Amino acid sequence: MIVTKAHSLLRPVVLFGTVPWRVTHKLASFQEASRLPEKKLQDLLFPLAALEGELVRGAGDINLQLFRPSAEDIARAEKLFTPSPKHKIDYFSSAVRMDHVPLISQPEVCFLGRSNVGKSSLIRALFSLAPSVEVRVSKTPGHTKKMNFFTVGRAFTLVDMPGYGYRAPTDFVDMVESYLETRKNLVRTFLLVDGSVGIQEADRVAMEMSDEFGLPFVIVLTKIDKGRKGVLLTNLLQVQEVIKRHTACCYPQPFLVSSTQFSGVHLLRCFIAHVTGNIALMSDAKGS
Ligand SMILES: Nc1nc2c(ncn2[C@@H]2O[C@H](COP(=O)(O)OP(=O)(O)OP(=O)(O)O)[C@@H](O)[C@H]2O)c(=O)[nH]1
Ligand SMILES: [Mg+2]
Repeated sequence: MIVTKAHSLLRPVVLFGTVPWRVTHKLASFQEASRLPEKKLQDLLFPLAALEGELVRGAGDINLQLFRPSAEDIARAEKLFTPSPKHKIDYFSSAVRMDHVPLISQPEVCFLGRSNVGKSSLIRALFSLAPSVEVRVSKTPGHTKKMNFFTVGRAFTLVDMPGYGYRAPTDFVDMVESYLETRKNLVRTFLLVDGSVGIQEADRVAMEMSDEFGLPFVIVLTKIDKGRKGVLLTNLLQVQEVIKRHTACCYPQPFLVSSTQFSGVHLLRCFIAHVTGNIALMSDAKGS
């Protein structure tokens, strides 16, 4: 049923030029970010908690602090995203069909979401300490047409998915759905929702699909630097409501990110390091 529903959300692909972005962000490393004044650092690391004051009224039991690693945890997680001769971070391969996906058994995470939501940009931000890794982003929706696999040493694999909805590749359903259904080493799906747009019908289909397959997933609100704060707050409350009432396998705390300003990226690195079993948290933050 989901397959049929998802089919109706698809459109043919149109592809234009890529946007070059090779300069490492000045806040890409935790060490650099730590030079910020304390309040700014906290807002950069924990953008959801930064909205706490504005969310208290009517927000009920919103999960702001469920995953709250210490500065040491964040610094340790960053090592995983920093390449070295013994720990290479590389583009590995691309696939449009399951018989083309790489046979890798290490834990895997994938980034899923509507076209143009910012999947590739977020992956580029996560990998910004490995500038030789090329992750292509575009202003034009439908840019990523294949499942692109990146290996992070022997620690885990990360997959950049083509976007669903407007201008999705025509073979999206076959490609992505069979990946989600059969990929044995997939430990977490990151479902990206544009913070300035909120949850759309296609996102609900993706959530239903994840629940149907029993896949643990996490909602990430992207582009939080964009648009009015009131809109972001409204969309955040909508997300919280959907997580609480309409999902079975979703992590209770949404993550907020801006790939341009780097908000929430350090926290997400730490969460990925944790869910792929690569760090045990020193703090009592929960991650499962
Ligand atoms: N303001 C702002 N713009 C962003 C952010 N992240 C991505 N963008 C912009 O959004 C557009 C789409 O970004 P992509 O990362 O290519 O989106 P995608 O989800 O990979 O898109 P597809 O591959 O088409 O599915 C680009 O113009 C990005 O520069 C962000 O955090 N803030
Ligand atoms: Mg993309």
